Amino acid sequence: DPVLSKRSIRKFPKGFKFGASTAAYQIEGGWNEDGKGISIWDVATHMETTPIRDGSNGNIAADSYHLYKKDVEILKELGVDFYRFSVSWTRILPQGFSNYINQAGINYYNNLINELIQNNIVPFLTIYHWDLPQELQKLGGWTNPYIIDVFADYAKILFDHFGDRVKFWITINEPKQICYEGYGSDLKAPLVNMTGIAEYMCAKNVLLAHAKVYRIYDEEYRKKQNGKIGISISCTWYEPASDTIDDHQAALDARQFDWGQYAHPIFSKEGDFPHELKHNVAAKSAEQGYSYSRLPELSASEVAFIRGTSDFFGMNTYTTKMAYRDASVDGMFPVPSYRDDMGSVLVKDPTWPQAQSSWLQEVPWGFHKLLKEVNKLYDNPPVYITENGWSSSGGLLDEDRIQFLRNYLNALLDALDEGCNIKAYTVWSLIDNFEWLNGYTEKFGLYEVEFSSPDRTRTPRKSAFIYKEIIRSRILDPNFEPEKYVEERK
Ligand code: GBH
Repeated sequence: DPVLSKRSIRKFPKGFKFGASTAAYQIEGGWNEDGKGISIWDVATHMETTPIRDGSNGNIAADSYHLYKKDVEILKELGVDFYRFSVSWTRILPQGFSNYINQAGINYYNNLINELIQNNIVPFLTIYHWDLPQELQKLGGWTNPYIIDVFADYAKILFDHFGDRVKFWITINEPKQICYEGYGSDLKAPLVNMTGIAEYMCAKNVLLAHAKVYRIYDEEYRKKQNGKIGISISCTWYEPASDTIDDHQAALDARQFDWGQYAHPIFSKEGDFPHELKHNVAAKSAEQGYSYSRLPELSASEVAFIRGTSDFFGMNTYTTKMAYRDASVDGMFPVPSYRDDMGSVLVKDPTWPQAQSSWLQEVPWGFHKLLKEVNKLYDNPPVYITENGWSSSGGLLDEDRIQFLRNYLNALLDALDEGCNIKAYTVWSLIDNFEWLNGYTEKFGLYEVEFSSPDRTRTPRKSAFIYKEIIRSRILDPNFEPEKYVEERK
């Protein structure tokens, strides 16, 4: 039974690390303070017709720009080994380019990093978590290969200023969400919505930009700074809806389009885009009268440049979907489009526990299968779970989040027992934050943030006490009840 049995108490291996994560635009606020430049999320949230569900923005958010010491305080209270946060590109380089460095931005992250280290919390820094400088978007953003060098310049500045103290780096958070959601649809800024075209242009540039930064670190910094650097890829598990060959192919295609597109070029032995992606996009492009595949080719030297450029597999994972394919798929998706190229129909199973986010359901066995598949496909890489979490509509008694957390950690322990090389686990998120197009309507925090209060008070949910005890004991105990909440229920 993959669901945590009420009796089983399980131990995490020695050296296993626990953390919590956030991202700059989602928590910092201070959107135009102390010389910060404008990002694509400032633009998207300030549009006259707002794309944000509750009309909100990240102008203040959880105000971590001013309250970062409070964040470190609660990290300390939780007892995490590390804190994964991201740097706002335009706080450091207001126009995106490296000719002018904003000292106030450097100071802010120096203060945060120093505060973490003083409290024995390892800083784990994400270089890019979606807040692209608007000036670069004017040039096409991630669809313009020019981004590769500009991103590398930005990353070097972070290595130069923070690399003496930061030893864990993520180049890019979730390439698929950047490319498909931002350029191939209107689910994320910059809302370009040119599906079938722009997400594939973006994919190539994101991979090359990531690889370039990895190689710069490897060649120019690693010896001196002695850190690790990798990428975080969002992975959903796709399960065949039935045992037919078609449904197995539908699930495989979905996995290769969703995360193989980025993982295969970096982590597989052969490198390059996965076969399913190249085959489907080329065949559809030819049918549709394009004179070449809408998926850009990677040259032999580009394949070699990208392959092997990650010290660990950074996995952001939340959920599972069913995949199937049948004749009714024809005409279901716009032409051309990413979804039409993939050809799989993706559905939820209504029996799975449902989070506040419509896309998020609790499926621990899907997480287990995902870990096993990544282990098999990419030759047992070290895996860091860089995000995993649950959304609610709010409230401190979050039994559903606790169940999710325990059942996913139990699945992780199963995968460890079966030989997967998982090194770390990171909860998304430390605190409630700006959930992109969903504004403040979905709460992912272990700590509740009172957004109506100028103090943005952080209050631990019950799940915070549970996570704290897991970290303290290095044990998963399904019967543990934190005293504070036992008291409250009496
Ligand atoms: C993460 O992305 C982000 O890194 C983080 O910033 C964010 O706050 C967190 O998740 C919570 O959302 O099923 O077609 O509707 C998670 C990426 C987002 C990927 C939702 C799957 C569902 C697409 N996931 N997406 S769909």
